[in-house]
Amino acid sequence: MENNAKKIIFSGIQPTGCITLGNYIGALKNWVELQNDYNCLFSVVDLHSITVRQDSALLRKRCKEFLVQYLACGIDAEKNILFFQSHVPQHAELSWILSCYTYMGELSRMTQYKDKCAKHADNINAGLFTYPVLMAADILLYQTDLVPVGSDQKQHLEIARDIAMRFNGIYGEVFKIPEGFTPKEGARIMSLQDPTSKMSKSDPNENGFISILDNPDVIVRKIKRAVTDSDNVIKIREGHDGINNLINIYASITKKSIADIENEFDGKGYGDFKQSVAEAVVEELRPIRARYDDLINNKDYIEEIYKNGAYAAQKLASRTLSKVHRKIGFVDRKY
Ligand code: ATP
Ligand code: LTN
Repeated sequence: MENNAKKIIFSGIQPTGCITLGNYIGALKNWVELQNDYNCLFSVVDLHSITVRQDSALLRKRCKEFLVQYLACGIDAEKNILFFQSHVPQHAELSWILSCYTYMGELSRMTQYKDKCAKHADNINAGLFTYPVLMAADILLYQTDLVPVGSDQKQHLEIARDIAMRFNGIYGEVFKIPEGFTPKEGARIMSLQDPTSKMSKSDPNENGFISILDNPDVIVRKIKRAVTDSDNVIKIREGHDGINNLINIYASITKKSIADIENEFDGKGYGDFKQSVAEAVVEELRPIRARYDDLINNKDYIEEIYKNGAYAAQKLASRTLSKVHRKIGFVDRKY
């Protein structure tokens, strides 16, 4: 990372399913926009993903594919630190330490925990419960200033801040207190099939999400099939979740204001609007898919990136962790 005066960003995506338009608009697109003004670490958070059972071969393959999708979206490997979370053991180590400064009560209030328990009733493991502590460790290890995420992660960010403040309250200024960054529109993109629930990359119904690697025909078909009502009015209105969602997607991608969009489509119907949304999404994702196809078979290049990333991340992480050890009272390491 070039400039030490710049503030620090950390963010990550779990390697589950395929990266969706929701992940892109809520997180990745903002990473790309912020990367020039901050020193950024972007991780594929593989440790988090095993809170839900994963197929080993698929996980290994997907982790690399996710890294390449970060690059394809425009994340610059020269400017940022890109790495796999499991390659930096300090994450797991700090997570254990922080778990001793986190209360059962605060973890049991997390909505993502409650949702995942309901979805995976046969595998309610302790990792699902302590997931936010690992996320706090990810963020706090790097003295992160800003965490660009979708709004579903606000609660996790809040607990990371609480843990940091609690720790600092006992030991002095050890951790920077991070702020969240969520986009104005698009912080919560909804499922195209059930616009009352968020677009999720592990949705078993593929028509509910758009993958950033979907080809144009698939994108057009999914948007045309998106669930709306029969009002045919293109305006943001409470209770009209389907059309509201499409307006938000369109606004995020075109950067037009909601008011401008409502004017532009005044008197037009859902058919016309869906066509415009589909075109905007297709054009936004077209170069990403092309770059992905270019890079995905370049094994040496990809390996070089995650090797250098892990090395650079470890260096930063070990500084914070040593400080934590000293403050807690662990004996200094003599190796
Ligand atoms: P899963 O379905 O496997 O739980 P997910 O789609 O929620 O996954 P995560 O890896 O949990 O994806 O999230 C990665 C990033 O994308 C986070 O910053 C999260 O806030 C953001 N994000 C996820 N879904 C959406 C969405 N529907 N709208 C906006 N941002 C989202
Ligand atoms: N919990 C996040 C993924 C995640 C993350 C992070 C995001 C893990 N560690 C640190 C930002 C910063 C999610 O999207 N489910």
